[in-house]
Amino acid sequence: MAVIDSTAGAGAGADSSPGTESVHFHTCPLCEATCGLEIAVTHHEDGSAVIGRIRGDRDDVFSHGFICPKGSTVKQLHEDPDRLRRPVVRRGDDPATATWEEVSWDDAFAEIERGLTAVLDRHGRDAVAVYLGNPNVHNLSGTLYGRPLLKALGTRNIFSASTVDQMPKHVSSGLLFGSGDSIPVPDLDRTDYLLMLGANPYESNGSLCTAPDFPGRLEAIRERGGRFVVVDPRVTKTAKAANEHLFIRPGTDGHLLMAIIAVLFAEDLVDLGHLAEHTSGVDEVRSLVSPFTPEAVSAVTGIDAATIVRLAREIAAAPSAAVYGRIGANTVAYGTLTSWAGDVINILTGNLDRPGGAMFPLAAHSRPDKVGPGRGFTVGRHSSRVKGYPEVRSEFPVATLADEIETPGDGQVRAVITVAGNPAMSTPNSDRLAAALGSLEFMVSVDPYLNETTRHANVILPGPTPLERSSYDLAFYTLAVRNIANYSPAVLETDQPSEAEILARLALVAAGQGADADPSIIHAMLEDSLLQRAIADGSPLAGRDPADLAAQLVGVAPQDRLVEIMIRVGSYGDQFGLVPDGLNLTTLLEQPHGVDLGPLQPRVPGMLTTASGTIELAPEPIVTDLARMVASLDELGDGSLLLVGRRHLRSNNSWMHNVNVLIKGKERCTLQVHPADATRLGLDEGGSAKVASRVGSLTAPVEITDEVMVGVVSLPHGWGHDQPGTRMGVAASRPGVNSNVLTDEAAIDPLSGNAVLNGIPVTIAPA
Ligand SMILES: Nc1nc2c(c(=O)[nH]1)N[C@H]1C(S)=C(S)[C@@H](COP(=O)(O)OP(=O)(O)OC[C@H]3O[C@@H](n4cnc5c(=O)[nH]c(N)nc54)[C@H](O)[C@@H]3O)O[C@H]1N2
Ligand SMILES: Nc1nc2c(c(=O)[nH]1)N[C@H]1C(S)=C(S)[C@@H](COP(=O)(O)OP(=O)(O)OC[C@H]3O[C@@H](n4cnc5c(=O)[nH]c(N)nc54)[C@H](O)[C@@H]3O)O[C@H]1N2
Ligand code: SF4
Ligand SMILES: [Mo]
Repeated sequence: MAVIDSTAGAGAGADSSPGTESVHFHTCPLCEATCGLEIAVTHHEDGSAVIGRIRGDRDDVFSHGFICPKGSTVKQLHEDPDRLRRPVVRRGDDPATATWEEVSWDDAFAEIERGLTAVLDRHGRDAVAVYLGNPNVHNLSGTLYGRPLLKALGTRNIFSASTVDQMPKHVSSGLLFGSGDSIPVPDLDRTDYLLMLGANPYESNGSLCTAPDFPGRLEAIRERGGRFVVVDPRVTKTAKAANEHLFIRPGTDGHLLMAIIAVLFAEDLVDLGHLAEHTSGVDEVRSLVSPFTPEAVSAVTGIDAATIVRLAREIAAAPSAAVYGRIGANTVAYGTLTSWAGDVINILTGNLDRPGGAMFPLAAHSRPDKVGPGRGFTVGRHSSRVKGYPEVRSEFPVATLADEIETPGDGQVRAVITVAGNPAMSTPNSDRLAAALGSLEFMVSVDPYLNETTRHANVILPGPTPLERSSYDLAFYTLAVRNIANYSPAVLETDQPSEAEILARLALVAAGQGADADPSIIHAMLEDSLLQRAIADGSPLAGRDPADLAAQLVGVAPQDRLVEIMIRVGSYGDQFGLVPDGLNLTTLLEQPHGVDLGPLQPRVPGMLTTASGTIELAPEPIVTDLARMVASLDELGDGSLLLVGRRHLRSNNSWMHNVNVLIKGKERCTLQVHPADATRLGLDEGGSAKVASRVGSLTAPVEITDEVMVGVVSLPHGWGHDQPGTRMGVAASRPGVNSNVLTDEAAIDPLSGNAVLNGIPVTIAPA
């Protein structure tokens, strides 16, 4: 056990006197499930503190003691000797041979000011691109301070992990309900019937559906006599636990759902119930889906027509039902249509917004609903320079980042800032992007590791660990199967800057204020803008003096004060004293196991913000793109093997492979091949296969298993830790191969710009 930091001590509220052990409660930031952790800390005479046992918090109001094997490894992450503790600056052009010099924070920002200003002066604002990675949404600072950085940069070249993930869900939700953030989640704890497509929560613990112990909640569906059906080209752990598993040809879930909609109409099973008066476009949908007969779709999906008809009847007949699709249904060529179709089934069967169906959470930091039309959802306010892809939620597809770096001309990207991202591993044709990152004039990464992406940076700025920061899940409480609020202070103190401060200083450099500018300028700006909104006309606090409100805040760190304001003026808030038993930061601090605000409640029509004020079933972009899907009914594929991904419980995208307790054991980065395909291709168990796609090739160990469908092969993503010049010793000892060497940056879902990461045509031969 390592001594952590000479300045470390306990977080607020716990006894940290020397010789004592203190117990802390914190929310695990590693996946979307938001499990409560109970963390023991021993305080030594010399002032140091050592993390002891970490286990599930049995009193957590949401997770009730559940954790997965990753939860306790926040300790190993914290103690990882490879983790960067101070900023480092690269000396040398070639990452393979470069050395890294540890520098002070001031020197690091001075270096950034020189590098970034040079690019901005020479090439303009759009020459700096930003990539925001997944862990930002697991980090209060990252969630709150990304926007000021983007604003200060004033660049259009904004990219994030959203376009290798859930962007289709934002777009379909935006078109249907008016806001890309109005994402309905399956009401797991009350549903009678769940149709789950392309999700494997037994490994992933769920996504766009925050539910600690997702497996337990699924098993409860069966225990209470309900049913859940899994659609997946692999027999996953989740599939094994289900009442029924259906193989599907990768990339065709949208077709399946269209056919289910067609059956609902054909058999007169459409019944919107309470949604009828709030929904428009039902008749258009009826005619749009008419080409998707169960027979036509059966040929495309491989699911027989009678089964498709039965699924439609089961959903319609169930007392309550929800269709839920995730990675395998989003990261495909028809991602937005698939996402749309799932919600259309929920709507047409009256299951949206009713208990047991698909419901909209209302988080503590969200403002109450206001009935009436809104501004609606638009995309394409501008387009990417090289490929002309439309902007979606102010972003371009990360699949086109390499184009923007490589293609000369006005607006060419010459500098990149990555924050909590590893795009050299996680995005399509990643070798091309990695090479493009190597050609930049300047790059900055905010990241705790020197890895496949950050080795290309000139400066790496490491933030504190999860134990050194407070937690409140701004993103995931808006996606949770119960309304929950849980704030926890940092477990350990640190003398290092928070990511709020790091991002604020970057924003000030980008704004031309210089490396020495005081980050509190940004903190104050954010706080003031929230307070101004709090006192706007129509709010219960209208006309109040923002300084009075600010004086009532108890939070100290700027990110905590921002959350505090949101919660106090939020749907359950104390409205700065107007609602005496409402929530505020003090009440949350007094309840370290969280506050359960109850099961999800109906929110239609209040939450609708479309221009018509209705659920708009047949918006123009959907209608247009459906023609592409109709045309595909005649294309049955050329018989290529199709590559899909997979996740493992003990892994987390590309970045937790330096934790030995997680990666030890059997090799996990294997190419899964069905026995019939293995025989045909001449592959042997434990042998190697050469896998090639349009864009790249790799050699991977073969695992022969009938858990993958004939004609489909599977490789997990996030591996390939054998790049020279990284500093992740454990990961490098079991590198695996990077599946995104094979995924094709030219293949995107046109409505969302999301990359196609599943259903990649590949050829395979023994190596
Ligand atoms: N242990 C672990 N947990 C994680 C992560 C992790 O890397 N490891 N990552 C986190 C993140 S960032 C996310 S977004 C979530 C994702 O959470 P999930 O969406 O549950 O992701 P996966 O486990 O990859 O499951 C996707 C499934 O889709 C299947 N599939 C592939 N192609 C298709 C297709 O065309 N149709 C259908 N129906 N299925 C298909 C795959 O076989 C796989 O079983 O997990 C989060 N949790
Ligand atoms: N083929 C294929 N590719 C995929 C997927 C797939 O299913 N198949 N899944 C996609 C999905 S769903 C996602 S979300 C993306 C993820 O893509 P990315 O977000 O680009 O990558 P991650 O692997 O999550 O890497 C996260 C980075 O953040 C750093 N980090 C960790 N914690 C922190 C922190 O607290 N602060 C900061 N500043 N940095 C931190 C890590 O060191 C690492 O460098 O990958 C996508 N790529
Ligand atoms: S499921 Fe595991 S990784 Fe996810 S929040 Fe819970 S303990 Fe953390
Ligand atoms: Mo993700």
